Amino acid sequence: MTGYRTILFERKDAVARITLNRPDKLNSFTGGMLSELQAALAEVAADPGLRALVLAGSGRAFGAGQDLREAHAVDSPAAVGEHLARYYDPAMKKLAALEIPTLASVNGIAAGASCGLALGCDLIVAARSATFLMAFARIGLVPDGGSSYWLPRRVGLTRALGMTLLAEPVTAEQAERWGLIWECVDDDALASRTEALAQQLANGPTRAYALAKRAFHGSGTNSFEQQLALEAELQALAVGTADAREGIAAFLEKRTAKFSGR
Ligand code: T3D
Repeated sequence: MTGYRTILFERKDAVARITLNRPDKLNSFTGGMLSELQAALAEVAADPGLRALVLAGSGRAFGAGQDLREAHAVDSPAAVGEHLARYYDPAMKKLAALEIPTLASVNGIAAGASCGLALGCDLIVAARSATFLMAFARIGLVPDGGSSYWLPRRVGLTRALGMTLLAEPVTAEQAERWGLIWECVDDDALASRTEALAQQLANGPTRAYALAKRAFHGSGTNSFEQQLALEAELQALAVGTADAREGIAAFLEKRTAKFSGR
């Protein structure tokens, strides 16, 4: 799909970049933006040439969650369920299902469901001035957009509940200390660090990354025995890839591996 209005979608070599682009409303989500996000994620999934995805926000925010002006129209229990099922859930599921590494580049506040979107990425790098705000309780709502799934898995129940019940912003430095994000960098280094991480991921063993993601996603519900069986199953797939052959050959030949993503 071309002609996106509320997001920017770019591809540069093997890296895709989706930028939420309603800066005057702090990139808050409208139904239209979430539909475009779904479409862009489907484009990413369908392109075998892509080996990493960056999600970012334009202007001074990463995102401010649901557009609360539009949300006024979604004020009945049935309507909110339909709204989430139509707009949020497909986007968050498509993001989680991507078989390439995903990187959130958080330039400013990530509030509400936008915090959920960042949490749904594999890695999060944030500018020092960025903050993470589980804003839901401020307006009498509960976490959604996948945030109630990802947040306790990243930081544990104590911090997940603290962030949710107190609804106070967590700084990027604090988020790094807690393990909520991978890395906090100076504001003027965010773009270059994002690019470097995206390139590193795009040059990596893409199939092995996908299988590793599948292993971690499975570990949430599997028993230890089931997880060992899953590891064996996934390793059998990994060992058959060109990248595994290249990685082992490169080690034995004392050279840097050149992964093709196959
Ligand atoms: O219906 C459903 O599907 C339910 C789903 C819910 C999912 C959710 O995400 S619920 C959580 C929704 N988000 C929030 O509650 C956060 C609301 N925003 C804020 O609390 C603040 O804007 C921030 C703390 C994020 C930033 O504050 P500040 O002072 O830096 O900026 P600001 O002045 O408040 O906002 C700047 C502009 O963005 C302003 O527009 P204006 O007045 O200049 O025309 C503001 O209204 C707009 N804006 C910010 N957040 C939203 C928004 N407009 C609509 N919806 C927003 N969420």
